[in-house]
Amino acid sequence: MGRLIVVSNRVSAPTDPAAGSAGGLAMALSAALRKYDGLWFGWSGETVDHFTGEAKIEDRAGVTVALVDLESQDVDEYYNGYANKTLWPLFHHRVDLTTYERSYGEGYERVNRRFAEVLAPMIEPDDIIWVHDYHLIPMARDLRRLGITNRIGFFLHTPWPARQLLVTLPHHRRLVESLFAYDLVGFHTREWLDLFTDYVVTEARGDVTGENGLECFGRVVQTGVYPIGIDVEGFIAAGDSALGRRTYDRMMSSTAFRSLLVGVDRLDYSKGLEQRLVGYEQFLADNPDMRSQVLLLQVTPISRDEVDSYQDIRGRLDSLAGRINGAYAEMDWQPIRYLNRTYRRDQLAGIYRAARVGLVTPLRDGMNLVAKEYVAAQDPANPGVLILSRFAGAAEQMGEALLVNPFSREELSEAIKQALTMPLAERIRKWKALMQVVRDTDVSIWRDDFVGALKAVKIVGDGGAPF
Ligand code: ADQ
Repeated sequence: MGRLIVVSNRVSAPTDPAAGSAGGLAMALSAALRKYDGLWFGWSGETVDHFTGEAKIEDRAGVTVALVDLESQDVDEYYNGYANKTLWPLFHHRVDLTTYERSYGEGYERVNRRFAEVLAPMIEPDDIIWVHDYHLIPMARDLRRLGITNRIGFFLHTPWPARQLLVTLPHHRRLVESLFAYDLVGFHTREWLDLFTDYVVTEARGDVTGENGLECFGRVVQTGVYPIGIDVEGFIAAGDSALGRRTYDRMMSSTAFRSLLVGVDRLDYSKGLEQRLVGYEQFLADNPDMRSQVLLLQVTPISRDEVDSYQDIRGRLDSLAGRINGAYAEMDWQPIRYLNRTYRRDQLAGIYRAARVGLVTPLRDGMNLVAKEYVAAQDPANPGVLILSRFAGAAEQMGEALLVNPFSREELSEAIKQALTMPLAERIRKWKALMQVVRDTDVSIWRDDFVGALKAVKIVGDGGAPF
């Protein structure tokens, strides 16, 4: 049996799995690969003056990784440019923040080609290759051009955008066409797959074929819905660890019998952080009697700080948190604790468990793993309530959460009040249903379903022919 080769922009296998990292993809992939005889290929995060065309092989906590260094122009154009200033905002429906620069597109194509050229000689005949996320959409096309006929699958961790927005991208057809070099393309939700199908059928004049196939550009690709999840047992164990318990105790004593609301998100405009704070402010205004009984802990590590729009939102959040605290704090109480830092998995689990309400309110999100982590960390005898944006992919499965429209501060305010006053029996009923979803979508199921489907794809005609 061949190996599983995972390809992603960053190889971020943590040296200590319990330490974790602030990113859904990194957590999911390291959990998935630890159980496989595989290889994880991608950018090292380092820059060099001249691209060497070689990968460094290392062992990271049982995972073999192959690391490629990039030139700083590559990082500017491919990573900070096309990936994070063009595709990320567009795929999250922020056309207002989307920058279209020809040099970004060229850098994107160049880095995908370079990755393919370094990876191709490392591929053995029975290996299967699994490419991740929007940074690397053209990678299979470039591998095919180098004669690679192995099975190649692609998984998108973000939403797929609506056709009417995707067509604002110059060369959108070329991007979509390159997805047809894969054997299998997977999404988190039915909604993202339906939007992809809509583009292929309506804009590119393709056809639906068979149960899960799409035919377009003279090729056939299989598609599927694979909702990602967390390493459930691992996360529960993290909460039960000595540090998990200590963190829980520390949170409980520091909140001094107040109800804790928690938000844990990378600092990203897609996460709806400003709207969340405004919704909480509305709750404080609407419920003077409940004010000093609550506390919001918002844990938000800085992310993609080289990109202007991220610096802008960082500034706006600093001032919003300061304004709300300034307006409402008392001498012995502050409504918001706003922290720009990361925590270990065991500490996060302890924090979630201490929180009566989990606030997960992105404006648009591929899935959102924090929603699942929050549920997994709860005390079954006295669980907290998850408030979840209806625009997170997770909402497609987690309908027992309090689903909200994060753009409405009144709706957020009402949901917070409903969560804080929800009777124990209802909290337990909702939590049980949500916990079942969390278990049913464990990261190992996601991995095994995708890899199983990729192995099962029937290669029709010239599946692996040069593109
Ligand atoms: P992200 O946008 O990074 O992931 P999410 O799924 O919520 O979003 O994952 C974030 C991860 O980072 C979680 O595991 C969380 O615990 C961790 N994290 C966040 N803040 C942290 C902190 N302060 N300290 C420590 N850890 C922290 C992308 C997509 C999502 C999709 C995932 C997986 O945008 O929609 O769910 O990939 O596919």
